[in-house]
Amino acid sequence: KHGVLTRKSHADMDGKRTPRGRRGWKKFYAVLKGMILYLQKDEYKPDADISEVDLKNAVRIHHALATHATDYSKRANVLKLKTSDWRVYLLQAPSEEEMMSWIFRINLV
Ligand code: I3P
Repeated sequence: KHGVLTRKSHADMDGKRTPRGRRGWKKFYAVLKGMILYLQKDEYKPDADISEVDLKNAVRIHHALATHATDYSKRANVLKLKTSDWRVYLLQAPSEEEMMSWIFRINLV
C-alpha cells in the first residue's frame, strides 16, 4: 500500500515527548512494505534504491498499533501510530477512507 501521509512526531523512543522544533507536520510519500512503513520524500518508484534520509524516516511497525486519533481535533483524518519502542506519530491521511485503510493495513502486520 502507498499514498500521501503527513506526519507529526509526538513522542520519541521510550515515549519521551518529541521536543519543540521537531514537532511540525511534514508531508511524505508513504510505502508499506513488509513490516516497515517507509516515509519517503519523493513519489514511490518500485525499482529505485531507498535514500539514506528515507531509511532514517522508516518506521518499524511490527507490534505497532494504529488507531483513529480521536483526541486530536486540529486536523481531520489523523491516525495515531504507537510503535513497539514507544514512539508516537500522528499521520494525517487525505481522506477518511484512506485513514481507515492505513489503520487496517498497519494493524494486520
Ligand atoms: C510545532 C508545530 C506543530 C504544533 C506543535 C509545535 O512547532 O508548530 O504544528 O503542533 O505544537 O510545537 P515546531 O515545528 O517548532 O516543532 P499542532 O499542529 O498539533 O498544533 P505542540 O508542541 O503543542 O504539539
